[in-house]
Amino acid sequence: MSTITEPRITQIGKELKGALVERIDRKLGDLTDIFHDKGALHQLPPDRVIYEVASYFPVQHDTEGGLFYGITYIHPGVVGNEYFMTKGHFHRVRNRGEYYFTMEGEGMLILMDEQRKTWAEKMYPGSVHYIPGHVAHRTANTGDTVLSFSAVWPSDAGHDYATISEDGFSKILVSQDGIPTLIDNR
Ligand code: PAN
Ligand code: ZN
Repeated sequence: MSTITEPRITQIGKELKGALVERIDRKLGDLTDIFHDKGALHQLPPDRVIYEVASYFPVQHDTEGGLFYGITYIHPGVVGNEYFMTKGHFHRVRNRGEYYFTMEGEGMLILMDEQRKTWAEKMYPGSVHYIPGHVAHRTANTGDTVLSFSAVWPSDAGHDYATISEDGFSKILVSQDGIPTLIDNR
C-alpha cells in the first residue's frame, strides 16, 4: 500500500474543497440581535445571506491539541449605517487564541477584551491577524466586494455567542461619510 496520499482538503484561490468540508450560512434573520437599526433591518429580507463559512474539522469538537480551519465569506452591504458583519464571539475556553488571514476584499477585525475595551484592525488581502485568548472577535465587510479570510483555531476553543448576543461589543463599526468609524455602543 502506498504511504503517499492526496491531501484531505485543498484550497484553490478562496475555495475550500474536499468531502469533509462543512458549509453553513448566516442569514439576516439569524442576526437580528447584532444590528442596531431595527427599522433598517426590517426593510431587508430575513433570508438575505450575510455570510458563509466553509470549515474543516479533522478531529472531534473539544479535542485538546487539535486545530480547525475555516474560510469566512462576508457579502458587502449595510444595515442602516452598520456594515454586514459576523455574530462575533469569545471562545468558550477563554484563553484559546486564533489566526485570521485575509484573502480578498476589505474589512475590519473588531476586538474586545474582557474589560470591554474595544479596538479594530484593518483587513485587506495579505493581512495576518493574531487574536489572543480572552479577546472577543467579529469581522465586518467595509468594501463593495466579498471579504474572504481564513482562520485557524484550537479544536477545544468552542464558541460563546451568548455573551455578545446579550451585551454586544462596547463599540460598533459604522460608516460615517463613507469612512469606517468605531463609535460607542449606547
Ligand atoms: C471564525 C468565525 C467565523 C464566523 O471561524 O467562526 O468568521 O463568525 P461567527 O462565528 O462569529 O459567526 C472563528 O473565529 N472561529 O473561532
Ligand atoms: Zn473565533
